[in-house]
Amino acid sequence: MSEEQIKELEIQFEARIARDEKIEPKDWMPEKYRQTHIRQMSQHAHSEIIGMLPEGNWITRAPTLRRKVALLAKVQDEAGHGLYLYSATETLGITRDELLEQLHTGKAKYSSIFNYPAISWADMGTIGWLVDGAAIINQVALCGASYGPYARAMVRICKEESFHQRQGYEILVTLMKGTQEQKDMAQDALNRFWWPSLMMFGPTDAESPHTAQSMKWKLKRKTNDDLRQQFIDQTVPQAELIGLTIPDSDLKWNKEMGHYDFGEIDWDEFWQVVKGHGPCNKERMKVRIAAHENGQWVRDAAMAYAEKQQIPA
Ligand code: BYC
Repeated sequence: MSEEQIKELEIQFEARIARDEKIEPKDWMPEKYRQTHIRQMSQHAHSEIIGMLPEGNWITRAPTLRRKVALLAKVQDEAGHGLYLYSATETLGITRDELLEQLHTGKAKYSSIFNYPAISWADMGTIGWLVDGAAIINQVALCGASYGPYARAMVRICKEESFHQRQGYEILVTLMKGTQEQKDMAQDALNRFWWPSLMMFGPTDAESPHTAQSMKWKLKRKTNDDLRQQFIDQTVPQAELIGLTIPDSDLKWNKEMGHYDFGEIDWDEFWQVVKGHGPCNKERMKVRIAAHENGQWVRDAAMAYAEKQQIPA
């Protein structure tokens, strides 16, 4: 294709984005658009399956059968989200094996939040409330993303995340009505997860290399800072309602702005975790790679069955 033809296709493509049309897998798209989507969507998929690990550890220790059933369903949902997102990413011309290879070799990132340990039952409540709460805010915006398969996957994922957020909050409501020890356990979990939850939204807009272009392509519909602010404004009253204290002495309602002002995020800690030096990075990767290797026989059996039935792989 000549340079002029490519230019013409690019103009048509930008016009489709401007008209809010969805881009579908077989449509022409700029190579950078394709690569950026592979990067973000696969990192999102990786976050879903690595995100199963901290909560998966608590299934056998859930305090009641009801809690166990709910947690089991939540962790299973995360596997499903990974599945939709890997499938959606594959429509961009990359294989599942290549994507997993990128995760296992450390080339692809996953959300920083999952490199923190879950050490008490209150962490299950806090992860559901804050981590899934942050995920919903980010993902509701992504339902309007320009790439059709990603936007459609988000619609279903958001419905499930909403259940996850509520089951987490309900765990904390129960603990906050309990003994002093239970209340302290809930507050301790919030103290540990508050700041890492704010980091989930990524670096500030000024420090984010991808936001400007991704906003133009409507891969992102709101910036990192806008989503973070929305999360804080929504979450602070939920904490106050059940008697939890947000661990930020600078947190203050700004009447003029109609938002909460908040303290400085420790960006040094964020980048350390993103670069692989968080409390649990090594452990998460070790468990993930072992799970993949132990699952080889399942993939072999599925492929053998597909071959026998002549189902395309
Ligand atoms: N952790 O220019 P930026 C879940 C990286 S799963 C690690 O702002 P972008 C759930 C970023 O990748 C939650 N890395 O990038 C699951 C980039 O590095 P590369 C996951 C981070 O992509 C189970 C660099 O920093 N949700 O909900 O425009 C249980 C510069 O950043 C992080 C999604 O993935 C981070 N927190 O914006 C419960 C949502 N932040 O790629 C819950 C979809 C940034 O150049 N993703 N980085 O090497 C997004 O919305 C965007 O990708 C982000 C980052 C806002 C995360």
